[in-house]
Amino acid sequence: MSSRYTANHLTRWIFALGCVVWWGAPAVAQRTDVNYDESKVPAYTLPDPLICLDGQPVKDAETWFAKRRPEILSLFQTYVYGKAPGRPAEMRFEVTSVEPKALEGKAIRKEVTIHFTQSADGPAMHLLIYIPNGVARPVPLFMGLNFYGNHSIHPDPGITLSQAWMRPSPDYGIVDNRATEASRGTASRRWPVELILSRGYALATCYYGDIDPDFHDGFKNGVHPLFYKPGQTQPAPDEWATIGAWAWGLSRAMDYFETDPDLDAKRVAVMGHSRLGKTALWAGAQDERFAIVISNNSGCGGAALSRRRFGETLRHINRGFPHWFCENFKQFIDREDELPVDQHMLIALIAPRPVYIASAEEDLWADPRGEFLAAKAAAPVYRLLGTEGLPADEMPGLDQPVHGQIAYHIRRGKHDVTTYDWEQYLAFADKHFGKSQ
Ligand code: GTR
Repeated sequence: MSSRYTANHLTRWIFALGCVVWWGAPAVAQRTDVNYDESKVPAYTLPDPLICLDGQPVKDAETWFAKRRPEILSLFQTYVYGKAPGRPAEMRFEVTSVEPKALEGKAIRKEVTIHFTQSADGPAMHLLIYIPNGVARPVPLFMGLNFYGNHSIHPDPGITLSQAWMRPSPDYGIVDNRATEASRGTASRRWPVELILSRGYALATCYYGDIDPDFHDGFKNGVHPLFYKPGQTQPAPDEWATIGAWAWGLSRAMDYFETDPDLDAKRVAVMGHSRLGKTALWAGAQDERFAIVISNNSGCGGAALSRRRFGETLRHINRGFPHWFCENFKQFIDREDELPVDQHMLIALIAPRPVYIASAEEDLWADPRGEFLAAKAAAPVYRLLGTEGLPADEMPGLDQPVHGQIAYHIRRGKHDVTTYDWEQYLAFADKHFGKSQ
C-alpha cells in the first residue's frame, strides 16, 4: 500500500510551492506572470452554445438534447476533462456503521464504503452521511467531497479517522501524510453540519483522495489503473485525469444514494469548493441525476472563462497541476482561443437544472468577473429550455445574491467556503426543491 503513495517528491515540492502562492497572503503580490488588470483582458469571442459545429442554430429543446448537448459534452471529454468509464460491474456498498442518535440525537450518522471491486482491500471510497432525525423520509441532501478526511468536517468522535494519504498540513493535524486525532473537526468551519440538518437536509461527504490522491504519480494510484486495458499504464490523451476521477466518484456516491430509502436521490445538490468546485460542475454536467449543482470559487477550469486570461490561466493550471485535466487540454496553453469550448458551455450542460456560481471579492486568482460572465453566457441555453436563466445583466454588488435558475453571488472576503455561502445554497435549494423555510 505504501508504495502507492511514495515517490515523486519533485511534484509534491512544486505542489507545495503552488500552495504557498495560493494560500499565502496575498497571492496577488507574489506572481508577476498573472494579469489582474481588467483593461488588459484580451478581446475574445466565445463559442456560441446554441450553434452546432456544422453551423445549425439550436432553436428548440429537442435539438439541444439530441444534437448540441452531446456535441458539447464530447468536446469537454475530448479536450478538457477526459472520458471516464461507467460504474464498475463489481462495485458494492457496505454500510460500516450506523449511529441513530448522533450529534445529541439530531441525526443518524451512517458510514458507507463503496468498494469498486469484490476485494475487501481493493480501491474504495468512504462516505459519511448525516441524516436529520424527525424529518419526513426520503430526505434531500447536499453531497460534497472534502479535502482532509470525513473526520475533519465535524469534531464528532464517532467519525472514522481516514487512513488515506493526505497533503502535508500542520493546521489540519496531518503528520507524515496521515491524519491524526488532532485532525478531527479541523475543517468544521467550512461544514456547518447542524445548520444544514436544522434546515431539513442530509449531508454526505467523502475524502477526495479516496478516489485519486491529489498529486501526480502518473496515474498509478487512485482508480485509474482499475480500468486500464491490457498493457496500458496511463490514461490516453482524451481519457480522464484526476478531476475526471473525482467527478466519477461523485456519480458512484449517487449510485449509493439511489439505494438508500432514507435519502431522496432525486433531490441531491452536489457542491464543491475550488478544485472540487470544478469537479462538482463536471459531475453535474455529465450526470443528470444531480438535481442542483453548486460551484464555490471554482475559477480556472471551473466556472471562469478561460479566454479572459485573468488570474489563473491554462498555463498556470496545467503546469501547476499536470494531473488534473486530460493530456489534450495542454495543447491549449496560451492558445485559449482555439479551444472549441469555454466554461460557459460547461454550465450550459447542466441546463435546465438549477446551478449556483459563487465568487469571493478577494479571490482574483479565480476571476470572479469571468465566473459571472460564464454564468451569463450560459443563460441563453437555460432560457431556450423554458427557465428564467440568470436574472442579472450586470454583475451584482457584494453580498447581493441573485437567485434564478442560475444563481450567482460575490461575497466579501477571500477564497473560502463560509457560512454565508452555505446560507445562500440552503435558500437556493429550498427554492428549487419546493421547501418552505
Ligand atoms: C489552486 C489552483 C486553483 C484552485 C485551488 C484550490 O492552487 O490554482 O485552480 O483549484 O488551488 O483548489 O484550492
